Amino acid sequence: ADGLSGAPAPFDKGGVKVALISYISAGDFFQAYQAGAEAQAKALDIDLRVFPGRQDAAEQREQILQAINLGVSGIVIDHGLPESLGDVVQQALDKGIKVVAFDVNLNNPKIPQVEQSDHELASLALEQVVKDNGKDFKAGYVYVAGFAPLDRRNEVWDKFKSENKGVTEKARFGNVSDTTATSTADQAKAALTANPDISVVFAPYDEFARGVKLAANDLGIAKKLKIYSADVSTADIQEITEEGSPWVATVATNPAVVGAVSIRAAALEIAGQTVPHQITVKPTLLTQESLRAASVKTIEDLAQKIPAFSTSDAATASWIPDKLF
Ligand code: SR1
Repeated sequence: ADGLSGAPAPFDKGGVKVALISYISAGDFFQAYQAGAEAQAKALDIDLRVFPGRQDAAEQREQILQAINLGVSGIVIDHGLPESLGDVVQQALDKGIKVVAFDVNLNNPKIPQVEQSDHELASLALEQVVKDNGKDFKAGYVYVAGFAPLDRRNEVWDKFKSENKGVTEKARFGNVSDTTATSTADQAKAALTANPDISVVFAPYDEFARGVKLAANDLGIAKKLKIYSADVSTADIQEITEEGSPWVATVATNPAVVGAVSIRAAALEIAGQTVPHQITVKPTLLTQESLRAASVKTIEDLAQKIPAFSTSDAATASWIPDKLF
């Protein structure tokens, strides 16, 4: 470890240990989030210990205890179930370890919360739904309760339905696991077969959208369905822009930027500098039409065209390198 010249202690010496403890590691979003966290950690000469997420609350608790025993200075908790984390997170705080939470509400004034402005994300997606479909249609909705970003997006969906009585939610389904897309596809097949009048599916997680698209293709109904999602990856862009795709829009941040922001927030906390309690990375609406028109094929193309996809001004300081991608 060489340290960063001009950085406050302990970053001037380098080798500061930070743990990244995820609840979910599978899927494009979480892999890109981790890659962004690793790139930012490298730029800060942080010794980042990554604990893989396996959707296992007991294992995530155990990993937090392991990180405490490793003597880390900071822990970034990426998703998880708040009810199973409170006491172990408190143990970390009691030892002077700084904690940052991404997309898990730890409800502690000492813990900065990172999120992607999920209310705005869902609102932008639903505005596009109305633009494309009007306010009178039968919908499918993909949702699993208990995940902070999905719960926030769900608040917007509930409000949208109560304000638009012509929108009927005919089916609700969803699954979060290490096979989210394929399990959701199985459920979507059943739901779309039972409700052939569904013309719009709100699937605000890219793995959900991928599952619904799979189902629509298998059932041969892709032409009469429109899917609206959250998140973006290079694979998603390919699926959205391919000929005949029913996946017509997504609203997304660059997950690698969100990962980098999470590490920067932990670094600022460790350096004793001010960090806002709520840290937001704003999402952008990406329609099939706009991606095709701009010949966007990859996340790197997006980063070239849209500044928010290459960097964020959240949780920055003059001593923190933030041009990573
Ligand atoms: C199971 S929660 C999935 C969501 O977490 C992140 O916020 C991503 O945006 C994804 O949609």
